[in-house]
Amino acid sequence: MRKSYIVTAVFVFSLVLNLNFSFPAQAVNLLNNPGFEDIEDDNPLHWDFAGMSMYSDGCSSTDAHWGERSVSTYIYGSGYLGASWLQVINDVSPDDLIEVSCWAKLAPMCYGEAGARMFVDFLGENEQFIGYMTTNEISTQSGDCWSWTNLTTVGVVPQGTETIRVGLSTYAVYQGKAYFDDAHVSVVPEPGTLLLLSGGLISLLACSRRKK
Ligand SMILES: [Ca+2]
Repeated sequence: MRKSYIVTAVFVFSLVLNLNFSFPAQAVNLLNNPGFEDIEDDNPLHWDFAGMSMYSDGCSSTDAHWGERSVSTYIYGSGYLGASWLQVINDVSPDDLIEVSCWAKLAPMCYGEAGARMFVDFLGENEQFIGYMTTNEISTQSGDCWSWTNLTTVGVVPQGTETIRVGLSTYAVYQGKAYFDDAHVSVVPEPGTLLLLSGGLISLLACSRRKK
């Protein structure tokens, strides 16, 4: 009886270890349709497009990093204008450590300075803007921006946050176009939870030894 108890505890513990350490990149993705494979009328489901110029445009694309589909984001205008695919997520809490990433590349039609990045806006009550964080970016100013590149960052969700708005964004001084695929947003498991679990297991083993 006691032996099976310990075996179960060890099994659960190793499962927790596997989930948290062996596959950190596989943590639950909070985004819907992160690979843009689900489309309706040529638009990706669960994503909204917003552009700062009347000539901006966002479409589903077959130029994919993985699968059949990606999205493109196009902006044309004068000045540092931007255009983004956006999705709002509710499943985060203040103090959560979140990891965001995606794959992106620029299209050769970019003219002048242009770039692409992923960002997160932290929104409070009534969608009040609290702060933001962005990934590294690819840019026509920095050379290798024409092949698929991984953009990523981690950050802590600030106090007062109720929702986060995730954006896949292109900016340009004159004209810019980028492709995005395989977006990912996840909460990084806290080391504290693991310590608590492993501490519990150790005391469990100690108890069972003492009883012998
Ligand atoms: Ca895809």
